[in-house]
Amino acid sequence: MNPNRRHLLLGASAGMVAGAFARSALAAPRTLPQDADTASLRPGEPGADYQPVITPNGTALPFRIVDGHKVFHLIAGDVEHEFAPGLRAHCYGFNGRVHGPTIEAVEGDRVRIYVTNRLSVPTSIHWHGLVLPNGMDGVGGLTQRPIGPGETFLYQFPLRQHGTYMYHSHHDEMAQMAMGLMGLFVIHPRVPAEPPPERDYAYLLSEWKIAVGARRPDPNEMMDFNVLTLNARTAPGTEHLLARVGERVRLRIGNLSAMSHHPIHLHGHNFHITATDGGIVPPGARWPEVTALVPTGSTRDFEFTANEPGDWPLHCHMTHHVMTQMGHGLPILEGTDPSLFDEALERAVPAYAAMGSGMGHGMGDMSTMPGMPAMPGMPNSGAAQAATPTALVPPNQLAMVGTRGPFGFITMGGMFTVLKVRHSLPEGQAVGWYEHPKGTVATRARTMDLERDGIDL
Ligand SMILES: [Cu+2]
Repeated sequence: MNPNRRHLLLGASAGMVAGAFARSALAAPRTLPQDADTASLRPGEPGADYQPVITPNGTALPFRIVDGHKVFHLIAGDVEHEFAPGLRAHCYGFNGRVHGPTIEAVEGDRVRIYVTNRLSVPTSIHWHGLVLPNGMDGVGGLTQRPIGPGETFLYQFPLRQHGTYMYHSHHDEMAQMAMGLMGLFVIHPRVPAEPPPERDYAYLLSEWKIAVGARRPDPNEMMDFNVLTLNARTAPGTEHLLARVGERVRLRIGNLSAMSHHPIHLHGHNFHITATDGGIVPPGARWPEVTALVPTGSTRDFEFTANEPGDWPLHCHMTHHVMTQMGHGLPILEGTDPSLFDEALERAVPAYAAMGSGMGHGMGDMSTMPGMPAMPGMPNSGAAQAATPTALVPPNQLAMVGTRGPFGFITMGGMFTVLKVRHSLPEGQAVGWYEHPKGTVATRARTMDLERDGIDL
């Protein structure tokens, strides 16, 4: 439709402001003018005006509507957070969660967000990517005085844009963000320029340093982060994603890691980046990818059609970001004779000999070896757990890599989850591992195949 005609139609049906939305949606960046008449719009309601996003392992922040305003309340405080079964730490969060709940609203909504500080230190909350009055930007010392312990501040502004944004502490940033003070802020379009996807998932990436056995993240760490998270969970504690074959899927991915950019990789599909927190990427400017970098301090909206059934990894492609609490001080083990290590360990730890030993040549094998202090726990790995003498397991730590999969051990942990694409997804039923059609799984080559293709072993 020609933009002018679209403008006229919308203007006649929903007021001139809606016309401005439609026009703004066709160009990037799109932002309502400062004097837009948002008061004439009713607050957007979930279900009626937008399909809520799913925040895996997370939740949405409740709101109420008062005098045409959408009212939210964030409460910053100490939270005992579980990163995955076996690893907990004392963090900072909002409303009892790490990270905070996802704020969800509609372009044109006028929001009032109360922020209560129940921490023992001053804080301030910045609305990352939002275009708003300067005094609402939440930068401690620059645009407001910090929110003291026990105080409640009110932020209020109209939402003049739509997309995937974030909120985070902007006071003593290094310490408070390292402790978890952040969340997602999703704004749906008032008049979508493109059909919304069937599945709309939202992720916030972050990174932590939690020394083995420690009870608090270490905010002073600058390089050696050892807990890499999707929505503050690390694999195997990350929920899996679901999609039916043929469905359009959006992955909103924000990154508020202290020091890292994350190249996020999806198997089995290709996708386009349709938007950043700076605006919509015009359709003609998008290109296909299978991995896209999400720099720290930014968001990217990935969109694709789930057209390949299976269990597909979604993970950061930095190999040390799909590990947890890795020991970087290990000697080089590749190419070594593990029997020497076994003998030494058996002398030092008699229980190890009793279990049977067998040092492998890489992390994958090490992860399944019971009794290695760096790799106990292994949730979902019942046999190995049962064989691990608890005296050898320091409390509160995770396996360095992975969890049990349908074919053995999956040697990825950290920033890793699985997209399960199925032809049918019965409501309310757990979705197990993919059942591969006969003959479609790689297996040991048969002699007849080797002979047919002239492979000489
Ligand atoms: Cu990464």
